[in-house]
Amino acid sequence: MEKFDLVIVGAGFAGMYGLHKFREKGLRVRVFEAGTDVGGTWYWNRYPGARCDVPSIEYSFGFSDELEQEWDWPEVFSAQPDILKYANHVADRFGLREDIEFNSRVTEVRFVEEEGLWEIAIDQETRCRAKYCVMATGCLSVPNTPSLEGADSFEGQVLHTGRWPKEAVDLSKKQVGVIGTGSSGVQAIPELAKQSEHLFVYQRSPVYTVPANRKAMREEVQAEFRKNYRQIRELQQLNFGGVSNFRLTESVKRAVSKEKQTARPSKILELNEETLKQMIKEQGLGVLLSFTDVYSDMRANEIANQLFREEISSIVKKEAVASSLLPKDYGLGCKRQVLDRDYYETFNRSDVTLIDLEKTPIERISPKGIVTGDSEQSLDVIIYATGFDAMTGALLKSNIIGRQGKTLKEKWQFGPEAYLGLQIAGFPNLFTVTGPGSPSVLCNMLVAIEQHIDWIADCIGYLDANGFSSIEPTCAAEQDWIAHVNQVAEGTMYTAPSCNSWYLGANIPGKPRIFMPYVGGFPQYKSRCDAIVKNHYEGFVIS
Ligand code: N01
Repeated sequence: MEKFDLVIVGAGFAGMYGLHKFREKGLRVRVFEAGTDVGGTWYWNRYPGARCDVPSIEYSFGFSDELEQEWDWPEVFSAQPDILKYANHVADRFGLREDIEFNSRVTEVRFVEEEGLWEIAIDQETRCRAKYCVMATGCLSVPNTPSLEGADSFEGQVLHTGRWPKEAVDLSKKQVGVIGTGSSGVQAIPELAKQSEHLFVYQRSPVYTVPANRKAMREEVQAEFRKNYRQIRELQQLNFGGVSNFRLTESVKRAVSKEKQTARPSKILELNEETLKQMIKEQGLGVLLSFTDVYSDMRANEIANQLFREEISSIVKKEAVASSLLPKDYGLGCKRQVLDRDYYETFNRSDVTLIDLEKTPIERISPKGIVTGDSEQSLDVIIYATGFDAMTGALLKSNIIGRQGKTLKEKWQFGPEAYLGLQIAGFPNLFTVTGPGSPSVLCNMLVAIEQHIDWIADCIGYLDANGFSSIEPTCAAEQDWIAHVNQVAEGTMYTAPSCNSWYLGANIPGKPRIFMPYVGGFPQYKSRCDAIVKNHYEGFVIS
């Protein structure tokens, strides 16, 4: 059986950078990827309107000066096709494809204790062994399709935003139903409305979404970034969410007078209603997100929620539709912030109908369409924009089996347990990239990925240089870290009792309700990881 030093599962940005980095360290690496090409999230999520909500200058690799200097971003916030082009360029430039096997879904990752090696099965067939295994499987990569009665009987086309086909989808002259109004649904709905004959939006929970930045990348702005990339990368390391805000600072300086900028208070409770309304008028709804107390003080949160609702009511013409679109049961900051382009305006179109599932839930899917209450809507296409089994889904789906035949599913039956989101007790030499308990989805993913891959590469370098063969966390260190992750999340909007988000696993029936990412911020997390290394890998057993 073929043997590698290291196997990586997944060829998204984490797997791609991992391959490059570990190969540079002299390791023999093999990557297995279920898709037919690189790109991960950006390979699978090709739905109309898909784009990133982190500026592309920031949502790009920082490990290569040449790569930074040669790449042009056409927009400040890039659309999916441009990000996928970038991923392809990275793969070509660093010759990554020669060590990636595509169309290869990993179905088992088993620790062979006698040999101290990981054995990898592809499509149920054992393929190779490796000393180290790096799970670069992504945080939002296993689509969630709810089990709705009769779903299989539907005679039309069924699509999921997270598995959008490569081939063009022709929706013209089609009656289209879309289920779900999270980030994917909100991005897709305005585009689907333009493409289909009639769009029916099935909404279970209304969403708080604010207009996205639509700026094209200007030549002089890109040139300025190019000159300052090192500073941008340094600032990212110091920022809570791994974003330097370098460009933003410059553009804000240009857009508003210095006086206004310095005068802006950080707390919503310090302002009266009239001033706040004026600010929304001048700066848009997004301004509500810039007050710190909106996320930490229930009174401030409700002021922002109320202002938000009033603003939406003024955009959406039909009162009943506007009323359905207003979130009432939870506050801003509970879920991942959603950004949109003309979302609310789309509901003023005569060819768009909102179906409020709080009033009339989906009874079943019929061969012809969707039945809500006692009415059946005929549809040609049903699109699920129903999200993902986040953070743990892809790891559990890979059937990881550790020491003494214990599966990850058994270990995580009450929720994910890991040390730093990097390693799991009982699973030696197996690493997770942006795993539960790390900043991951609360951080610029590219920054989080590079930090994890660099940490893992240094760790393997240390083991190899010192003649060690194995590393895994102690159960005590794992438990202490989990307690810390829970403690920093406590009292934030994310864990409010009214909040039901995928961060908490609340979108998947039966999934334990645990706040999975680390909310203490990237700099605090990174310095903890670095301190642990300095302290001779404190909390790990090295043998
Ligand atoms: O998924 P979601 P998403 N019947 O879970 C509804 C990232 N992302 O794919 O809220 C009816 O947020 C569900 O309703 P409810 C980003 O991190 C980023 O949209 O559970 N409806 C909800 O409305 C994001 O947060 C970008 O009541 C059902 C929707 O489906 C994450 O991915 C773009 C249902 C799911 O929303 C996930 O976003 C896209 C049912 N049985 C995604 N089950 C950008 O970078 C679920 N729903 C901008």
